[in-house]
Amino acid sequence: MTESGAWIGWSSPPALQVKRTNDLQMNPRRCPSLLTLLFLPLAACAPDGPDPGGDDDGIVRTALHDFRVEEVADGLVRPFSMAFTPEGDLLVTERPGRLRIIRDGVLLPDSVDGLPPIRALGRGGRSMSGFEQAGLRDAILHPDFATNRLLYLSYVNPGPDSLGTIAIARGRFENDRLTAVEELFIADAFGNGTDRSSMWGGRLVFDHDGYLFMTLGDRQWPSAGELEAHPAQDLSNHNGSTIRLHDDGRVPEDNPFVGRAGIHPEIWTWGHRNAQGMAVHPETGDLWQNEHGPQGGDELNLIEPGRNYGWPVVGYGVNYRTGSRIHSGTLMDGMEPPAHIWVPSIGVSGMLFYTGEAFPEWRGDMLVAGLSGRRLARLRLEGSEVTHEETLVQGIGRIRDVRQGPDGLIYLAIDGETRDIDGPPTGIVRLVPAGRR
Ligand SMILES: [Ca+2]
Repeated sequence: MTESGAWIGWSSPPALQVKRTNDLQMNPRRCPSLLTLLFLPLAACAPDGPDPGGDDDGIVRTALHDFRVEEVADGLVRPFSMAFTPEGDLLVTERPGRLRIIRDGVLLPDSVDGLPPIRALGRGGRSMSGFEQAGLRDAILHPDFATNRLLYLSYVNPGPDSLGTIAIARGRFENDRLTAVEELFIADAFGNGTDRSSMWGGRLVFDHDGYLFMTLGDRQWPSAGELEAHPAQDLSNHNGSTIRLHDDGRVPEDNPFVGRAGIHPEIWTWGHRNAQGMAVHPETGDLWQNEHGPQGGDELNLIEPGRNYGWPVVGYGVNYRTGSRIHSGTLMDGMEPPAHIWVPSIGVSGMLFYTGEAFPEWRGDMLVAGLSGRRLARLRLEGSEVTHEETLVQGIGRIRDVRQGPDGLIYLAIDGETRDIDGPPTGIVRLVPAGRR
């Protein structure tokens, strides 16, 4: 799935308003969980917003835990990512290029000063199909943030033309300002020059050894013709790759392609389409990613160095609208098969491994946000195998990001519904346990 629903034929559904906690009603009867959903077309459980007259007490009942969906803050524009500071602030990126602060439950009116130049629609960005995806994307804290105050951002750098390119910067976040900003990485992953040149990737994570990873999308180069000549299969650019860096942007000497002529040494894995979620397993330290496939081909991948994840040569999707074949097959020697696929696609986005105390039966499970699928999915893994999937939340909008708070609660960033730079504001909500089963 593409981030905006599809690259063609996208029409704006009615805006969903996240309601105050005591107004929010989930309706698990109308949106039944897992087994049913997996085999229903998306429209069978179309989001129709909170239903004030709906299911009794506003409690969402799922297999292992019951919870309420509570509003944390409203008034955000295209929130993409959330990060909790040691002081208890919640930092939220807005895709038009703003970093916001939620403090003591209040969204501060001023955005953070000092961000690097960011290309977004309305900031020099060309209006095009998919280009509304440009802007500020992820924000994560350095593992030693409490002492060094380093905040890392991914964003679309203005670049040499109106298309821009994805980049990483870091700066010191203190006193609600970003200072000493330095650009650590600017991708050689340029657009295809057309009005379809989105798919940025841009998800950041630090692993347990302190290395910095970022996903890079393929920039929507056509998946047609000679598939193995696609930029995502070409290691002389960064399109459709995962990169690995030291925290200061240097390339680690043990990256798999260091010293290989004609290959960018930052590359850790390749053959990706548009990975929007990435998380490190709390016990094994394994790196996991999800990525948007075409229709019917969203993937979950276990990321291992030097591996090719196949896009667009192998996969499980078909072209939007026409339903025609894209790939040469689903499996090929030398290309990694996904650990899990979503059929239909749910537009996978932020993901995490849950480790908190608030929902003890979910500890160790993976949570995955869905944009077009408008849901939060819970996956249970045994080793690298997904053994169970459950839909926890549906009907509150496109879910862009999921994070665990210091309180163990689960925070969701709700994406907007329009293709404009702004559009109706959306909110941050959280799941709060409600009783026991
Ligand atoms: Ca793949």
